[in-house]
Amino acid sequence: MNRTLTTLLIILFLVPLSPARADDGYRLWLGYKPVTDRAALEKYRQRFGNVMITGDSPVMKSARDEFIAGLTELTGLKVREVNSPEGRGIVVAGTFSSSPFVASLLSDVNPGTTGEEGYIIRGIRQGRKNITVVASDGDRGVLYGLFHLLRLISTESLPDNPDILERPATALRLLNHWDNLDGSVERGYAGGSIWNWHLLPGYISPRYRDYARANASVGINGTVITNVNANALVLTPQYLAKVAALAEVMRPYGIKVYLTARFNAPQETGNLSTSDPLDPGVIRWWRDKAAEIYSLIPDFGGFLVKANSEGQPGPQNYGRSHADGANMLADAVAPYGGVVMWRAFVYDNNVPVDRAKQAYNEFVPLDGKFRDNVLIQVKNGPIDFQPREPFHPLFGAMPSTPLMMEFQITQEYLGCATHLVYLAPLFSEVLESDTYAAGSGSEVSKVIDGTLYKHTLTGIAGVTNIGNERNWTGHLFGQANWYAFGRLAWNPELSPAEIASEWIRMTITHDPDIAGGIEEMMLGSREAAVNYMTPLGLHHIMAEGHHWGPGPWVDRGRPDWTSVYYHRADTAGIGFDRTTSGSDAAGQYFPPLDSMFNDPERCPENLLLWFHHMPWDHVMKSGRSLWDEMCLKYQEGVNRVNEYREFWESLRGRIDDGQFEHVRQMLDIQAYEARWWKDACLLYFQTFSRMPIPDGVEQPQHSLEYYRGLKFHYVPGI
Ligand code: GCW
Repeated sequence: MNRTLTTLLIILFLVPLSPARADDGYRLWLGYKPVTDRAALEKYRQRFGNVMITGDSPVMKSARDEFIAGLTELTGLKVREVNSPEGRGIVVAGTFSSSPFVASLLSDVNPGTTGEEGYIIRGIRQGRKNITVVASDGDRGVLYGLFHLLRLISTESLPDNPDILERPATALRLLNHWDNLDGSVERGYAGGSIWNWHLLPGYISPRYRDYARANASVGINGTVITNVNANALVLTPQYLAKVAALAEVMRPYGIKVYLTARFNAPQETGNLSTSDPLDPGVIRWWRDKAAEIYSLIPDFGGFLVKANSEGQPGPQNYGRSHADGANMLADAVAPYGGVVMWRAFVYDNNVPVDRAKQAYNEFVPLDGKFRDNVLIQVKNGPIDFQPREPFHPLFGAMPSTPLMMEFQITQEYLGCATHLVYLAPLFSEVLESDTYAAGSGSEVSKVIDGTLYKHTLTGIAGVTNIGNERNWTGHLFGQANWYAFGRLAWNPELSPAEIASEWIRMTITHDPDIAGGIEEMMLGSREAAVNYMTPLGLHHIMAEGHHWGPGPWVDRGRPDWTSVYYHRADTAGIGFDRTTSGSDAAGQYFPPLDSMFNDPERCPENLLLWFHHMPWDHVMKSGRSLWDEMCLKYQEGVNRVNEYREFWESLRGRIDDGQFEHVRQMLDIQAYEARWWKDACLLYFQTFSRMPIPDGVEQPQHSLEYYRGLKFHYVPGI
């Protein structure tokens, strides 16, 4: 080989070709970027040089590993683990019962103050000693407390004299995976399932532990690992061994594993001739199954069930009620402390007058008929995770039954993993809504945290957006939705802005200008999506099947799976009449909401077409006609995304290259798709309104026929 060429090859080997910084997103918000602020570093040196963590349970071991590794990365300190409180700066962590030193430092704290999962973080000065104590009644509380301390360091917001008491608002804070045993994920847009069923239980992917760590860091304490459209195979011995192996990885991070139970499993895998919940053989089958599961997984959480909904079998197939079905399963897991989460997302094959009313009609009469270890899991709104829905009328309407919240983190109706849509504003909007169930001040959050009707079994679930893509969620900002779900499950009162700010600082940058801009973009992004997809209370006008892109013209098949069923556009106007002269879904809400939603003048405009069929020339609060307003809202949504693109471009070279380039490309797609939504919807609705597109709104790029003719194959998630 000629010498110049050899030299060239050597140089090529030595010079890295990829940019110096290119975060691939795998580490999520736990990347622990080193703190650069000198004053802060000096403070940490004085306070955190030594660490004394008492306790040797698996959870305490995780707590110790996480804290020491995180602290070392963040501060660059050579952290010393000690067994006695030596050194000038020391972090002392443990439970009140296992660490006499912790107990003595916090002798003013009554037992039971923190509970098993809550914790206290307090800075104590003893002479020249700086002690930071992290204490709880339980090991998990210590783990969460140490993660909190790491968060304070990595967001550079550690107070000088911390005195923090935290307790989670709800007992069950769960992810729901719609993951199938064949490795696919229903409504999953970030690759395949992270569970490698084929290789389990022999091979334990390092991802499982990283998944558990990320969840624990935000206080998530359980995971339903299988799809609600359930496969009974997961209950067979072969699969239970795999489930047990996953539970083994989750346990040291305080995470319990739950399964979905296919209601006719006794027939499908048990060779029984019925799955009637009142049949003694069926009852025995489930009891034995529970015993088998708990012998493998002593801390198994319980079952999540989708029954008599979208073709899933359920008790009604045998002439029994949802309560009969739920109670039978609840009895099977009760001896072991398990729970049953029974979904209220039911609607049967006889298309009702208004699908929005069905869950309420079926479940309210069952209030008080469920066992103590049953929760009813209710989606945030009465239809199906739309960009904006009113809160579900069941919240507050079943005082004797614990109701769990089901949010969707995966963006089935919000641009999949392609669109940057920060969901905390959506989650908070629902949690903060006043149901008026027991007078004003009866917010949805108080229904689910149990304070309104005095329930101690409480919960919140998020249908996860996690897949096996390197960065877990497809879109970098999808990570923020996972993070936000966990933080809000822990404390529904946190503001979307606070959560965004934490996440940005832990994931992208500390630069206040950049962080501020990113935060603003995140906070506006949900409203932008509402505007370019379904403004003013429109809903369910997406393409059929895969649900990706606009499809307001969808009119074939089961009526309540079409778009025309929901928007009801005609030459007179648009919107679903849910008033007393229509389906009266408004009547399912407590006063004064019922009459407010019923009255087009008092109904919030952002829900107008949810509750009313309004004439195209109806005068809106802005003075514009409904048609003009709708057009301008669509345009506003598109404009916002274009602004996000420009803003992001301004970050070139100022943030990590990998993050920059990934989001840049995604925003390009989003801008294109936002315009597609606007153009397709306006052209379609214009065939009814017969009014011109007003000034300030860009003319559509193509014809309606063009948009109607678009066909997509292999869209992920189905
Ligand atoms: O939103 C619909 C989805 C289905 C899903 C169902 C449900 C798991 O399109 O994919 O099935 O809701 O929540 O059960």
